[in-house]
Amino acid sequence: MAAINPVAELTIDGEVATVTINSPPVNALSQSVRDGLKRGVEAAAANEAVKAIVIICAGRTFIAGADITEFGKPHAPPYLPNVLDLIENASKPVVAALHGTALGGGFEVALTAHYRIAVPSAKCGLPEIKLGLIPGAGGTQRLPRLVGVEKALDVILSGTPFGAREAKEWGVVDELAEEGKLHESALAFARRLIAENAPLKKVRDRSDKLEPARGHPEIFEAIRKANARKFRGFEAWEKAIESVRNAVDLPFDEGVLKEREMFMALLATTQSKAQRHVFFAERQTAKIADIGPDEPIRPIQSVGVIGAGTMGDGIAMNFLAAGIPVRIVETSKEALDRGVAIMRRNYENTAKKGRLTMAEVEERMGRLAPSLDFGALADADLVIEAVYENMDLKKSVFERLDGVAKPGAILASNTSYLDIDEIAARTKRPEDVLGMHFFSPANVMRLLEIVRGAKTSKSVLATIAGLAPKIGKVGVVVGVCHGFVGNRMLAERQREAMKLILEGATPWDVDRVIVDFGMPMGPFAMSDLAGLDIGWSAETSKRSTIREILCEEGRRGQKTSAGFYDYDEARNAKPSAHVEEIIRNFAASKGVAQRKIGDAEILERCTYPMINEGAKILAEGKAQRASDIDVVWIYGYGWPVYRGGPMFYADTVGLTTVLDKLREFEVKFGDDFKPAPLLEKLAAEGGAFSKP
Ligand code: T1G
Repeated sequence: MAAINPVAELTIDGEVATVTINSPPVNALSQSVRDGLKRGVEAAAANEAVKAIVIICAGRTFIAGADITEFGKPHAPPYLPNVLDLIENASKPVVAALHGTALGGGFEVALTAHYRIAVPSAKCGLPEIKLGLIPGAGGTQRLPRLVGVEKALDVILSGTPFGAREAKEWGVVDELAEEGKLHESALAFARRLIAENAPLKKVRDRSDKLEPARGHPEIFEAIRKANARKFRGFEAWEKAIESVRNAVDLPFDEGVLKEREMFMALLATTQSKAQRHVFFAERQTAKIADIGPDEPIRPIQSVGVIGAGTMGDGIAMNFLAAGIPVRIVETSKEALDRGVAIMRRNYENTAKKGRLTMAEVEERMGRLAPSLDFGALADADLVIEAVYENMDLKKSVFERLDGVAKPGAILASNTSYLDIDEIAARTKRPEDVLGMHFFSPANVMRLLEIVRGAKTSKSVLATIAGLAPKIGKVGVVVGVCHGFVGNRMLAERQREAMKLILEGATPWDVDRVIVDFGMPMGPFAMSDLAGLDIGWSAETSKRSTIREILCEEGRRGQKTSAGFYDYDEARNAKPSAHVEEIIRNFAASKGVAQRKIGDAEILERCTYPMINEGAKILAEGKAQRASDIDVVWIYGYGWPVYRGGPMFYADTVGLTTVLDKLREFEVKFGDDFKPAPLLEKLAAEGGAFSKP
């Protein structure tokens, strides 16, 4: 064995050389990995005793892609395309031995080898689209040559890895190795290639799989149409289609050059920088400043949920899907039966879409134990309260729970706004209490705001932070304040949206601007979806706000087929002239001057106060880092990932620009726009939220 460099070694077993890369955590194609590959393959190729070369990785995975931390920095040789050329033009068979996740540039390395062997658990993929990129090292040229353009574009546009067995069926992988015996299988495979004097199979020389698409541009048009809605606002996806089309229309070398040009251009875009920011931001959230990796955590093997309403059902489904039994309690049989039926129906709908088998539906439902007995929560390791958003009710539930739950059980509230410390104070164990704020629909939205109370213990916080990914959530630790992080910032937008329609904009103008920005829906469509009557009471309502007027008229949102919008039976929204008249009359009664409001002002007034509130949240320590706030908005509200989240977006606009506009609005519209001191400080220093 000879060390090539700190992350690569060369071993010779008879006539077979093995280049082993060992660069934790994922063998990303850093400069040293590229150097190790290059020098290892060169040394093996120059060694006359060597008749075949295996490329393999130590650790948990084959190369998982380019080193994303190197993007945007000066690129040091050896450059990946040159390393790939060396592998593909080696004079001896090169075998790539795959385990873990051979992704992006890692899969592109494997595609330049002449043969590929993999353990069944291995996965291959080209996830560059998730970073606002396209494969930049031949992936759009080689994969279609192996599997055809449709399958290649499905892999590239979805960014979803595919398994080794599928890869074998598709002809991407030549051999499947026994699990845990990859290297020895690769050596045996290489020896067989030598014995058979096997050809040097270069993927670049293949063209049979491209034939069906040759002269059929309509194939690409159909793929473009099929993806347009999903990729609304994104840039990279059309380049991916163009590059795969080049694989059909252009000679290989030209196609590779054009792919590289498109890749380099996308690398420099704000969209890609935003998506790379989110990649790392999402992985930062689990790091809690004052809690180390060795903080003891409590086993969560059974969960109790209080309340079988929309939220309780969704919450329970997350745990059932993760294999954790749930005891769900309600106060009435009809509420309990309704909740259980809704969970079953949700699962059966998923099964109808082919994403679950009926056996899995029964398995999950089999883990659910509905009960009318509050005492049934006694042996749960974690109990999550999901009752109506009323502080008195929640306090009484926690008082009762304190007397029922076993010692050491974690007691969580799903409250969206309320003070966790006040709730915790109603128990004798405030150190075991925290907030777990799920976002509706709780079994779909990936965000979990983990609300840290003043007395929440480190082990409780570490336990729930570690539990989040196990139930498919991205957990973000937030502090106790009204609305925590997401809803506190949302309130800023909702306030401005309501003011804008009083001043002359229509709800549909505001929603259009926010949807064009990239959000899944605008503030008024969102209010209609949630229901305008949340917290509204017919007894006390006195037409004092537009919302009260609409609720009093029975226009309570989608559920009444009318809110700000009118809805047909398929819940398609249509602007309502009647609502516009209500708004104009209400504005007149308040003496609010009407004016034409441009799209730019609508966008600035709906986003800059959110950014300003985010700055206050950071200064108060209610979020650990600006990128956590970005993650909250991307996974809790659908902020477009290609804009990186509100705080990253502020950096792309420029903090001075945001600050100047806030100051202008403060003069025009008052204190709602008073700039946060942290924003003023960062702007003055030429700083940014995403560069702490
Ligand atoms: N570069 C740098 N660091 C990476 C990385 C990468 N490609 N992938 C993961 N990490 C870090 C990650 O930040 C975390 O760090 C640790 O590894 C574990 O990751 C030329 C240009 C491989 C499926 O997009 O999908 O190739 O927080 O927590 O859940 O055409 O990481 O521990 O300090 O996610 O087991 C294409 C991205 C790049 C793959 C493992 N490749 N990575 O998941 O662990 S572009 C990707 C993943 C490219 C070519 C183009 C996942 C994973 P820390 P983790 P995991």
